[in-house]
Amino acid sequence: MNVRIIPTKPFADQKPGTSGLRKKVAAFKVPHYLESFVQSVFDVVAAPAGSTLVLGGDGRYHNREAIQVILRMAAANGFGRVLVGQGGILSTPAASCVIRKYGTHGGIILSASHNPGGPEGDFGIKYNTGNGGPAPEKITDAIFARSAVLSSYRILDTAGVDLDRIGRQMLGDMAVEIIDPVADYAELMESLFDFSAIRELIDGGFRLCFDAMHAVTGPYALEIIERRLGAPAGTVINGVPLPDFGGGHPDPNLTYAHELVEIMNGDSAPDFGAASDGDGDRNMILGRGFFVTPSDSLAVIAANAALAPGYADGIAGIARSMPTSAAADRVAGKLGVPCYETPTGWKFFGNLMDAGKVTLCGEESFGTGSSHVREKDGLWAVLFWLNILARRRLSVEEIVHRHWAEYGRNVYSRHDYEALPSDVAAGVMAQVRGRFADLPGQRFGDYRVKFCDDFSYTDPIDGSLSSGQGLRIGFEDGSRIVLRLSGTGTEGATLRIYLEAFEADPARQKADAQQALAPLIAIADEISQLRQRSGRERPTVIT
Ligand code: G16
Repeated sequence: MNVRIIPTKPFADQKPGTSGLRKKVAAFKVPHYLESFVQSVFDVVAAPAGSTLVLGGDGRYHNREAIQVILRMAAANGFGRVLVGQGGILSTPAASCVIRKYGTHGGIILSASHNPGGPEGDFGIKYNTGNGGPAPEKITDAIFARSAVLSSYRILDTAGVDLDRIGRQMLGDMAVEIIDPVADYAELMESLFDFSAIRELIDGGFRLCFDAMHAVTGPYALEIIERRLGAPAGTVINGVPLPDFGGGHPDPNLTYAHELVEIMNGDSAPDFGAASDGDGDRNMILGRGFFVTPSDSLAVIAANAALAPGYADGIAGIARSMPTSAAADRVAGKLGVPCYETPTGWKFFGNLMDAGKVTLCGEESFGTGSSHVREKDGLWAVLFWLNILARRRLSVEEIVHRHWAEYGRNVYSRHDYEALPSDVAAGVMAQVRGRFADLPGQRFGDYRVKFCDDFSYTDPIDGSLSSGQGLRIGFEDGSRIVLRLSGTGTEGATLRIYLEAFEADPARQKADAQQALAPLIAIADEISQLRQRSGRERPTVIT
């Protein structure tokens, strides 16, 4: 083996964010940049010689080149085998599935998730541990510390492998196995959901549309929804993964998944619509002319979990991120299972799932999943909804309305202010923090502030403390406003404002969320001075 040791200068900006290291493609093209981060990962995880690694990405621009580099580095760092999705493709949940199924030491996922791709777009890389989940903070902190002092990296001096040929190839002493990226994942889905009930539903004329947004879920959705479940050709739209996602922004929300939203609001709308993001871990669920908030989706899935074969024995508990609405808490209360409130980031669910404390997890940021893998899982959520619809034979809207009537409605919305100058965003947060001392007890119209704090979390399993996780202003009637800076943006700062109120009266539950939340929206602006400080009249995205 011809291993080369290449000197490099340390990079000071390789701090992994909410979900790995995300930067513009141009940053990753800086000589030695990717290599330095990968070497830092390998140094920190210190896999025993001969270990197996999983490697794949969402197919975005620079995916293949990065995979070839990482393979040569894995060989030079003593890995014995790497499982790579054909064409360099592995959705994030599929990578988690493969890591777990084959008991590998871990995996590297190349994705910037829902961020745009292409030469001017974003690229990203993250390490997942042997449980299949994103590396916890103590590992990502160690990777960052290592990257700041790294002076060289190891790489094999050899040509790359053929990423499209299924089967085994050798790279020095290391085996590279190119695997079907869909097969293991599709098999897992078939073990969890009632495919014959869904097939029957579809055979009976139920129509659906899945928007893969030219991102990674295309091949997965075509195999599962069209081939295995028998939905007609054309059910999956934008199903071919493209390096630039067809110029789109592969974020399944009401703004960026507009093609699907138009279809679902049209005269001949199908019964069910769904979309997933760049790397396949997010989902958006729509009925005919009806949007299901991710917080409600988690609650509905929890309340109906027993209808899916994989969850027929009940769920151990639920976890949700702090800014996610408390709708799931109400279901957990009724089921008599615990509900955990964690900081934003799927990595915080890993310990709870590994300890068997929770089965279902969800985040307001269009993430839902369960302990079947250790990532959120877009297609899993879609299949769960289809399973529920197949068994209950109600429309999406009816299912949600009945859910609200039974549990009450946590009226919810998130307002995003994207690409703010960092100092403006920091100023807004400081302004709100500065009000913490005088806010409690203050009245704003009908609302009286009960508490304010900066959310912190002590992991109940390993005792680790994560602080500074979002500013909360809670009101006496249970409503709340949360402000948080995004950990995934790559341009300036993205400020998120999460708004939540509770409506117990079924006669008022169907009101438009923005109208119902208008008083809280005004209070948030008054306290944060956001409009004045940013000069922005309205949010970039409202969900
Ligand atoms: C990532 C994490 C999610 C988290 C989200 C928050 O999502 O995996 O668990 O909820 O970031 O994003 P932000 O910090 O921008 O609010 P993804 O889909 O980008 O991997």
